[in-house]
Amino acid sequence: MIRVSRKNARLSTMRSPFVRSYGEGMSTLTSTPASVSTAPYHLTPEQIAHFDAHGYVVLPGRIPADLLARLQKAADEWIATGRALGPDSPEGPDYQWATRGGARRMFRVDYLHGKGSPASLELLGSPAVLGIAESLAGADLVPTYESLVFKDAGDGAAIDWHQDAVHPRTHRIFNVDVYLDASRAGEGALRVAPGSHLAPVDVCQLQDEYGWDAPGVVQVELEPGDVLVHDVMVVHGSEAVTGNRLRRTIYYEFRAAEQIQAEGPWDAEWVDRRMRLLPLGLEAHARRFPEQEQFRWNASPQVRPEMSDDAEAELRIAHLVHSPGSYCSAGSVPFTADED
Ligand SMILES: O=C(O)CCC(=O)C(=O)O
Repeated sequence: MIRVSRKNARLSTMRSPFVRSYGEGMSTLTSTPASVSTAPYHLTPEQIAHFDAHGYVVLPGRIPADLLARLQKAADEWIATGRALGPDSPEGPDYQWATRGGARRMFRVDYLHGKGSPASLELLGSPAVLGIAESLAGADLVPTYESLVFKDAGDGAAIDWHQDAVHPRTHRIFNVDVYLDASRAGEGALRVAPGSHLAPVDVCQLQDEYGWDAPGVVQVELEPGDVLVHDVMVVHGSEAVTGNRLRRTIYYEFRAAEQIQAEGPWDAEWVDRRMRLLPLGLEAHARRFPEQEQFRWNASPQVRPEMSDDAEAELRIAHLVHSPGSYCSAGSVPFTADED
């Protein structure tokens, strides 16, 4: 097992055994949509090539310090709200808890927008995030999920090996993982299997055969404000830890509108509602950081959403279905809910 720090993770040329065992002969989309012109906030061709080859790329220091500070404060508030509601609250389906050693531990908050802080929208509308999304999905990018996952201080719940979603790979589908705290090997840093994104992987077999130390697996070490972009098919997870520091990560998933239209699982109305988050995010970012560079959104007229007058109603656009992923548990539950 290899430890990847932010210094050496950027453009690693390591050839992963996953490429050999799972990916040989598979095709994957590698071209950036031609309509996207380049701005300083876009990814470089080398970063895109690294992402396509390995299934992830590390972007050190991507989030400006003032936005990072607002996100750290907002995350404290989201976690405090979930704790105040408690694990069994009917009002709290967005706050997820695991049972560990008989105690309940919160580890996840879903649907961050509309939970009291505009910081999640400021992040969504930032060039730091949308520059990544446009580089990989093109201008008609759809923000499809937003959540906060954390390893609680002293007792971090496991997120078992999984592929977030398995899909035909006609387009890139990816998560932008924004680190609010340092992430260290041995303290529940994300483990990634480079090259495993090119085909479906039997994660149960992987778990049985190797546990957390499959060949070629890296633990990605990051600093607050760093971003890890991961392909939703790259096998990843993080083990349960004790005695660890708090590690909070915001996950924003993006897909191209064209990909969802062709392959589902959502309909045009749901995509339109999700797209309405983007003008709200752009406005929130421009309002909070008027002196900073703003993202120039080039969405095509067919997908540009009509905004309603009720911005609050636009903020929690839930999912009735999910793209199937690859998880090692009945019912495709992407985490270890019960652990002693
Ligand atoms: O932050 C982590 O340790 C992993 C989170 C994750 O992969 C997920 O929620 O799908």
